[in-house]
Amino acid sequence: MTAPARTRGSEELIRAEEPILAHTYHPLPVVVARAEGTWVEDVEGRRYLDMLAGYSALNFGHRHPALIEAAHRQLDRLTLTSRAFHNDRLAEFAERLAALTGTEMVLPMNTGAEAVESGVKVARKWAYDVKGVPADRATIVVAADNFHGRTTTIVSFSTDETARAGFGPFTPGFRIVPYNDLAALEAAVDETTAAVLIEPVQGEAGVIVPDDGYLAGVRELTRREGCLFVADEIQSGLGRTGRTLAVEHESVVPDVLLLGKALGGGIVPVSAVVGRREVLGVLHPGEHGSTFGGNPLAAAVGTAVVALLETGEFQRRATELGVTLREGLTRLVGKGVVGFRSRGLWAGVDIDPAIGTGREISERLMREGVLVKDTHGSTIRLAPPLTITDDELVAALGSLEKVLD
Ligand code: IF1
Repeated sequence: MTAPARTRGSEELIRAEEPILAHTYHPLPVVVARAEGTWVEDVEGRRYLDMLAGYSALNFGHRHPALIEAAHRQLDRLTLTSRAFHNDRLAEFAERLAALTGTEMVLPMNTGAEAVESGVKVARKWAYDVKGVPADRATIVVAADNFHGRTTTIVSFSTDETARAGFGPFTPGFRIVPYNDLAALEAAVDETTAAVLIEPVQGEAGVIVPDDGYLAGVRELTRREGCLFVADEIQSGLGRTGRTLAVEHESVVPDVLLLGKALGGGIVPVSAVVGRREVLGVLHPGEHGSTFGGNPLAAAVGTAVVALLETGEFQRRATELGVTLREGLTRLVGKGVVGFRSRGLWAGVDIDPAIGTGREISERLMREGVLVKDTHGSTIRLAPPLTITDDELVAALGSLEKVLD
């Protein structure tokens, strides 16, 4: 007989995963058992500062009281209806999310990849129904080094060979141009183009912040060429960069926004495609959907997330703490850090490869009680909950300084 999970220690649990779990990840050797706010605790009771925040799914920290309360209240009343029936939570969620993001219509989905897939479908349908592109000829222009998810269509336009290799045949209809290059974008857009799909800040690529004027340029170009601007704000959106949306840094309003991660409050997967009525209005009953999209539990949690963002408090914190983060990292440049990029409370930090790989630095930080995640090569990314205190952030930066020494 197998012992109940809670009697097994971290090492035993890690060993137990090896033969039974598909090997899709290489996690740090920490087994989290509980968490509160900025802190997580492992099976043995060791505490760690969470400087990853579930890839920004935990922007409000672990178990934010308002979100937990909204979830509990909804669990006691109604959890799922399917869209075959109406539920009494969806209208308010859609109204408040549209108001928060300055848009007109909402398509609720669950995961980020589903929002991206939905955005691709909406853009193509718009190209045929509204723009008049000949059937099956629509193209979507995307950026190199993008990360939009892991479905077969999405990996079709990835440039990451690890994410793609072995999963063909791939979905056609995508053109890839360098990120942050308006001339290349202009050359790739033509009369078949349904949309330009980009991340306003590229996350997986290492928190790549485009030059000032790039996002405004994409907006101007797509308007001039008569195609849609679809912004994947799944990771960059909902407070992370100091604004509700990262595109606000350039006062840009895309036609379609893709939202996810933090929209579920770290409790349930909640994503959405939001945009103009002319665009999302191309969908009719039976043409798209999801069993779980817009379910009452998701809508209740999503509404509570929107309520937190309506206060502006988290955007403000991201801006203020972002200054501390930037100053702290600036001091480490030349002392193990070769460079970094940041926007709001989000940074990609390039470590001197002589000191260690991103993975090695992450493991050393873990032993110091700080959890981060590496990305390519010697880059680590920092994206703590927006609820982190200034002292906690300074302590985390101190731990980074220590492991680089
Ligand atoms: C993994 C990265 C983060 C995203 C953007 C859509 C999705 C994501 C901009 C899909 C997802 C993830 C998923 C996770 C690792 C991760 C990630 F390192 F790959 F880039 F967050 F930093 N658009 N990002 O960042 O959302 O379907 O996962 O809900 O796949 O390993 P999803």
